[in-house]
Amino acid sequence: MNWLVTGGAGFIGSNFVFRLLARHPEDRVVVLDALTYAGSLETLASALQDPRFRFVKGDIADRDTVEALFAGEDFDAVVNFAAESHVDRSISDPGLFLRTNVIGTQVLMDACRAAGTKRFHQVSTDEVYGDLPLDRPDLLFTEETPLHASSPYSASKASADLLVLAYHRTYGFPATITRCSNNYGPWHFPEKMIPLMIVRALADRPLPVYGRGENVRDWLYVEDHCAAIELVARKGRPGEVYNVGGHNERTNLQVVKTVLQELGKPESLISFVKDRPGHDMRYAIDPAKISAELGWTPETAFDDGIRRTVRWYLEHRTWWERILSGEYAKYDAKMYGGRG
Ligand code: NAD
Ligand code: TDX
Repeated sequence: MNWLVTGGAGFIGSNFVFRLLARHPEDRVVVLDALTYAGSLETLASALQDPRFRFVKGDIADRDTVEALFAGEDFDAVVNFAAESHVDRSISDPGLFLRTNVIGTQVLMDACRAAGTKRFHQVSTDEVYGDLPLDRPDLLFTEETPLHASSPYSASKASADLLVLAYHRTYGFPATITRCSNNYGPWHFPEKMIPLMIVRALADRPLPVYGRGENVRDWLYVEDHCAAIELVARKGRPGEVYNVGGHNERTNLQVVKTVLQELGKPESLISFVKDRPGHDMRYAIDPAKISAELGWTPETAFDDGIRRTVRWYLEHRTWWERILSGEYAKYDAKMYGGRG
C-alpha cells in the first residue's frame, strides 16, 4: 500500500509511520507535515534512512501544496494526524486551530475525492464528546454520545468530524474516524502533561498541577492507538466512527505521583496552580465497538507503559533538551512563569 500520513513528524503520527515501516515491508509511506513547533525531522531520522519513505514539508490547509502532492502520487490511503493539538494553546489562539484542524481536513478530503483515493482516515479525539461527571463512574463515551466540545481545540476537532461524516453521506466519500482517549509514550511533545512532568521532575522544577489535580483522563499507550488506527484504516466500515480506549482512568494527581515514583523524586515538587479555563472533568471511553467488530484490544498496561515512557525520556535527553532550549522556552516562560 502507498500511505499518505499527514502530521507524521509529530507524536502519534511518527509512531504510526514507524509501525507501518517495521511491519509491512511491501508498504510505502509519504509524510506531509508543516513542521510547526510540534513537528521535527529529528523524530523521523530513522525513517528518513528508509527508501520506502518520503518526507514532504507542507501545510494541509494549503490547497496548491496538497494538489501538487496528489498530482505526483497515487495514494491507497490517507491518514490525517496533522493538527494543532494542545488545548492550552487553543485557548490563546483559536484561529490557527480552525485553519489547520477544519480547513486542512476539508482540503485533504477534496484532494482525495479528486484522486479517487479509496480510504481517508481521520484521527479524532474523545474530547469532541465534552466531559463526564466525576460522581458517575458508570458513564462512558460511546459513538452515540452527542458532541459537546468544551475548548476551541475540541470544537475544531468536532467540526472536522462533522465535515468528514457529511462528505461520506453527501458524496459517498470512503472515510472512517477514530476517537481516542489520551495517549502517552515516546516522542510526546513536552508541553503535554506526562512528558512535561517527566522533564520538569528531572530538573527538580515544580510540577504545575491544574486546580486540585482531580480531573480524570483515560490513558492509552501510543502503540495501542496506532494499532487501532491501522486496523480501522484497513478494515473499518466507511462512514463509521470507532472509539479507542483501554479502560484506564486516573486522576492527574495519581499520574503525577506515579511519574515521581518512577523517577525517585519527592512529591514536594507538586505545585497546585490556577486551573485551565473550561477544564474538562473526566474522559472515559467505551471501546466495545472496535473490540467486537475488529477485534482490537490494548496490549500495554499503564504501569508497564509509564515505565517504558520514563525510560525513553531518560534515554532521549538530546531530543527534548533541544526542544526545551528552543522556541518552546518562550511558551514555557509565558505559560508557567507565574504558575510554578
Ligand atoms: P502533535 O502536536 O504532536 O503533532 C501534530 C503534527 O502535525 C506535527 O508534526 C505538526 O508539525 C503537524 N502539523 C500541524 N499543523 C499542520 C499543518 N497545517 N499542515 C501539516 N502539518 C501540520 O499531535 P499528536 O498528539 O501527535 O496528535 C495527532 C492527532 O491525534 C491530532 O489530530 C490529535 O487531535 C489526535 N489525538 C491526539 C491525542 C493525544 O493524546 N495526543 C489523543 C487523541 C487524538
Ligand atoms: O501543566 C499541566 N498541568 C496539568 O494539570 C498540563 C499541560 C496539563 N494538566 C492537566 C490538564 C488535563 O486535565 O493534565 C491533563 C492532561 O492535559 P494535556 O496533556 O494538555 O491533555 P488534554 O488536555 O487531556 O488533551 C490531550 O488528550 C486528547 C491531547 O493533548 C489532545 O490532543 C487529545 O485530543
